[in-house]
Parts: sequence; structure tokens; C-alpha cells
Amino acid sequence: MTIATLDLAAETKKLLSELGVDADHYTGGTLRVTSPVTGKEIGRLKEHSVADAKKAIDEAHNAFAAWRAVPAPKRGELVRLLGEELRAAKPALGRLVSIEVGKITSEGLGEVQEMIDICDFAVGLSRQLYGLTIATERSEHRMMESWHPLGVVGIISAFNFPVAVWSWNAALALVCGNSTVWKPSEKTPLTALAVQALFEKALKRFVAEGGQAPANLSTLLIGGRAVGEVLVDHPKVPLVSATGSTAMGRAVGPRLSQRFARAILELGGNNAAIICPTADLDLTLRGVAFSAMGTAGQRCTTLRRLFVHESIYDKLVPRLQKAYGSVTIGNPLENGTLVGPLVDKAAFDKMQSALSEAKSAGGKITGGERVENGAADAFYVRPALVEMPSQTGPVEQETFAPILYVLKYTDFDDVLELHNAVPQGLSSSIFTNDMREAETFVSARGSDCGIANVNLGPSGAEIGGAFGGEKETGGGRESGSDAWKAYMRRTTNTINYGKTLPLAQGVKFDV
Ligand code: UN1
Repeated sequence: MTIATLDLAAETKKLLSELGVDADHYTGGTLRVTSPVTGKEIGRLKEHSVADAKKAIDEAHNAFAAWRAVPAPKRGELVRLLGEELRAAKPALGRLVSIEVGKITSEGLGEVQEMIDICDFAVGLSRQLYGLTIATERSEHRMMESWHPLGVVGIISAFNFPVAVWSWNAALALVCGNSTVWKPSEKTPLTALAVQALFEKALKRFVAEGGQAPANLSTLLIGGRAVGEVLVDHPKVPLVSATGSTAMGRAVGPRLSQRFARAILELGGNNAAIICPTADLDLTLRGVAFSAMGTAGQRCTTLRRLFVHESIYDKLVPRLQKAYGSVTIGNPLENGTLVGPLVDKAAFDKMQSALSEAKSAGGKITGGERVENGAADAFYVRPALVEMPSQTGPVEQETFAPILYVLKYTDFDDVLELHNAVPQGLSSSIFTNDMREAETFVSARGSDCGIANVNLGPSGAEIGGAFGGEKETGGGRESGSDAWKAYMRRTTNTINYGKTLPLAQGVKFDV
């Protein structure tokens, strides 16, 4: 079947019903959703108003007040059940992600696997929300720190990981004793509806098993900027986790700090790889291809800058050009496709304007053209490889499309400097078999990013590590390691179990 004749609206309806979503949620509303695969409409959702959003936050705050009293391992049980629902729903939800975002099948499924993984992680964490016992200078005293639930956690997510980013935040927030209110991207509300339905199913099972859970523990808000702004400005939302562009972060960050709320910002990346003289070129080729062309260049972690040592430049770059020329582009739902569509026309236009800027700056472009397949409103492109004379113009910016800028380098210290000389700081990688180069890259004077990899590309992180980056990437950390601490408040407690009152620092105050 050609892309132009695919009926994804019917399949979407079937998948949503299988996932437990009522048809009236996505018919007859004002928010029109299209599939990037065909460019055609697959749903029309009703939108929440500002008043609805405010009410939802008040209700979520009440839910928090009850949920924080439930012991953390019991809260973990709810997340375990959510993980089970996700396991059972993986084929349907993965397929829906592919339809709504245009991801290839294995990446749609991979996104759901990432949700399952973070649920598993959070379940374990629910018994490990450890504080410290701290040595005190006063006799018959004990000092400790405890971690307490924080409140309503606002989640603003982007189209490219429409459901995994919610789960990174929600799974941790829930075991930490918080309630959540989620505003997904306007481009991907259908997968959000499906996830909300799965959450509600898990909650029902939790309650049937005798678990105590309040209503409105996890709320979904469908709407645009105005609804997002309510989350950002509402005094009952002590933490907002926002994923999106640096421009969005610049708007959100100051408003949160104005009211002393916490922010987890996960903004733009301009991720690079340095290919050193000793690199294994077969492995490099595969690592670069996945990181630069995977998800049609629409990951925060997509490889966008490639620094190749002059001694191997003429061996590697022609091989890459060949891979760019032969990669299978087309229907992401078909086996064998590696590159699906861009999300919409605006993404295509931005890609084309970055390429024309690159050309004016002396760039030599392979690929980048639209791949026509009869679907007028779907935007398929051949990924672009652009040999650049220097790191200027569009190379310094994140364009959310498959463009890889290639630069030749001579000296390792110079390339490190160049690597770090962009405003963003999300992910990075080096391909080398030289231990000194590898260790330098991950050392304090190496990559300045939140993620620094050796002999693999910058994209496709596991959930066990903290995810996020520095500089204009926003500084937030989500997912694994101790990212959970951002979702709780820390208290330091000193307890006097003696009969005297020694004061710290030897202060005397005898009344
Ligand atoms: C994103 O693009 O917003 O590391 C997240 C990765 C994925 C997550 C990307 N695990 O590429």
C-alpha cells in the first residue's frame, strides 16, 4: 500500500479503543491531530480551558496531600502495576507512537520499553529514598536528613518522545509521593490519552488490591500555551519539568524562578562526535548513522556535528556519504525503513533554511532533498551530510532535522575546544582506541555536556543514568541515578535525646 492511500485514522481509532480510550475524547474537538506518516488527520481532541487547568491543579494538590501519607513502597506498587500495563500494551502503544510521531516501528516500541524500564527503576527506588545520618558535634543528639514529597509536579513534554518523557517524570514523582499534571505537545495528544487510560487501569487494579490512592493523582491537560502557562505560574506547582526548545526554556525558566519554583529544563542539544585517528571505522559508521539519521534527526540527543581527524577524513566521509545515499526512507510502519518523516511542514522548512544558510557559509551538501511519495502533506527527506569549512552559522544552532555537519580537525586540544564552543551542552561522544584521548574526553577538561560517551554515539541513552545537560540545555536531570531528589524536599533534623541543651558552635545562652 502506498503512503498516499494508507488509512491511519481507522487504525488509530482501533488502537485507541484497544488501549482503553473512549472515542469521544478524540472526536469532535478543536485540536486537530495529523499523522506525519500521511499528513492526514487522525483525531480531533477537546481542549481544556485555563479555568479547567486551574481546577485540575487544585484537585491534584488535594491528591498530593493524601498520596504523601501512603508509604513509599506501596506507592511503588502502583508504579509496578503501571509497568505491567505498559508491558501488555507495548505493541499497541508502540504502534500508536509510530503513527503519531512517525517513528520507525522499533523506535516506537523502544520508546514504550523506555517507559517500562523507568517504571522498574522507580519500583526499586520506592524502597531506597535514602537520607543520611550525620555526625553531630553535640552529645546526646542525632542529626539526619529526610526526603519528603514535594507537591504537584507539572510535566510539559515535547512531540519527539511523546510518552517516555512523561514516564521519566511521573514514575519518579509518584514513588516520591507527588501528584502530576501533564501537558503533552499539541502535536501528540493521542498517545498521551492512551497513557492516561493505562495509568487509570493500573490505578483501578491498585485500588482493587486494597491500595489507597486518591482521585486526580495523575491528570492530563490537553491544550496549548495558555494551559502550559497555568502550570508554570500556579503557586501550587512547586516543580515543573519542561522538555522542548531553548526558546521555550527561556520563557519558562524565569517565570518559575520568579515564584521560587523548581525547574527541570531539558532543552536543545547540539551534540557532537569526535572521530580520532585510531577509531574503529566500521563501528564509527554504524554509531554515526544511528545517532545522526535515527528518528529522522528529531531527538534532543541527535548527532549534529561530526569532527573527523584529517588522517581518516577521506576514508570515513565517502563511506558516510554512501550510507546517506542508500538509507531506506519512507513509511516508518514498514519493516526495513530506517528514516521516517519529519513531524510537519514547519520542520521541513526549517531544515531547508538551515541548509541554504550552510551553503552560503561554504557548506558542501549531500542529500537534504524532499523524498516525494505522493503524500502531499507528509514531509520525507533524505538526511543531509554537510561538509563545512568551519563551525559557523547553522552549525552553532539546533535544527530539529537530520542534518549532520562534518568538520575536519588536526589537533586534539583544538577540537576539544571547538566541541565545547556551542551554546548547548546535552550529549557528546568520541570514537577512539587511544586511552588518553578517551579519558581526557570524559574528564573535567573534556566534554562540557551532561552526557559524554566513548565509542558510541550521543543518542539512545539508557534510563539508569541521569539524563540532561548543561548551558542552554537547561541544567535539569531526569530519569536515573539520583535524579529523584529533584522531586522531593530535603529536611535536616536534629534530635536532642538528652537532658541538657548544648548549643552549636559553643554558644552560651543561659537564662
Ligand atoms: C529526547 O530526545 O527528548 O537518549 C529524549 C535518547 C533517548 C531519549 C531522548 N533515550 O536518545
